[in-house]
Amino acid sequence: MAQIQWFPGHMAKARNQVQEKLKLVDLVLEIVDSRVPEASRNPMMNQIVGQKPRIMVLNKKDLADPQKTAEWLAYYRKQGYEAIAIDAQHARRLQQIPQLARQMMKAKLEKQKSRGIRNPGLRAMCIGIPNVGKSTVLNRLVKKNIAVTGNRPGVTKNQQWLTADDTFQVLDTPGILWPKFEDESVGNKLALTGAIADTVYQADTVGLFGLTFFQQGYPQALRKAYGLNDDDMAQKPADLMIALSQKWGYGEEYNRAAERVIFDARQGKFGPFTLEVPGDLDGHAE
Ligand SMILES: Nc1nc2c(ncn2[C@@H]2O[C@H](COP(=O)(O)OP(=O)(O)O)[C@@H](O)[C@H]2O)c(=O)[nH]1
Ligand SMILES: [Mg+2]
Repeated sequence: MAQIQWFPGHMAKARNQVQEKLKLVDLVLEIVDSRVPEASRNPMMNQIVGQKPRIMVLNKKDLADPQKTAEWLAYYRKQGYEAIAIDAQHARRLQQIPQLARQMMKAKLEKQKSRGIRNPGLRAMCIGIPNVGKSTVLNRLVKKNIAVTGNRPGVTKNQQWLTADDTFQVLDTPGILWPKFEDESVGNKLALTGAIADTVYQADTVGLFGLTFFQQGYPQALRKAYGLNDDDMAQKPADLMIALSQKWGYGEEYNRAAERVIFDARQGKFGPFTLEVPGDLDGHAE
């Protein structure tokens, strides 16, 4: 995973690049991680994308809590977006995305047809923070072996388009934007899900955040994964971490226990999980 260190200059440059490319497309596929749909969004996405039609693509749905994914889909639809949950990693093709795009853009396509364009096409670009699965989505959108790239006269030179189907093309390079850094819980969520490189967070903090979350949110899964009893589960998270550290033979090297909790969460040892729900956003309107 390429970890990008964002500095203000980088942010401005990334934003400009995305805005240039936005001029070339009819719609945007905003890719987010289903486990952390809001924490994995760029904080300025609405300003950057503006009025351009957008599909919220909740990727990695295989790792997320299905009930909460359904809540998020409903939330984004209520906000006026199209929204879809996918598992790009294990999907063979992602035809649902072009289909949804055509449905969303129906009025525009009809208009073009009425003007004599026989088979009007749509162009899209993927945008998201690092590690949400933009490249994987692109790969799955494109027909195998027919990943035709080519310059189109009349638009920006060297702009490569990938062909998803007869009437749907997607920009070959995704727009990469920075994650939110505003509050600590966002950092913890992104670190726990692996969006932030291991070198830029404190394992003991993130591990304790994870243990606290699973103890409250998915107690049965935690209990089963670590063979815990009622007394273990009744402990405060920090005390439970100490107990686990001893149980695993790490003694007072609590950071090793914390690292193990992080590793296990990412590996799916506690099953699918979602770290935030739309209700968490009350009073935090964008
Ligand atoms: N489980 C799961 N993993 C995924 C999915 N999509 C992508 N990944 C994995 O997430 C990591 C980052 O994906 P990548 O496409 O490189 O993200 P990008 O940085 O946004 O381009 C890779 O290890 C992918 O294999 C998904 O739907 N489910
Ligand atoms: Mg990539």
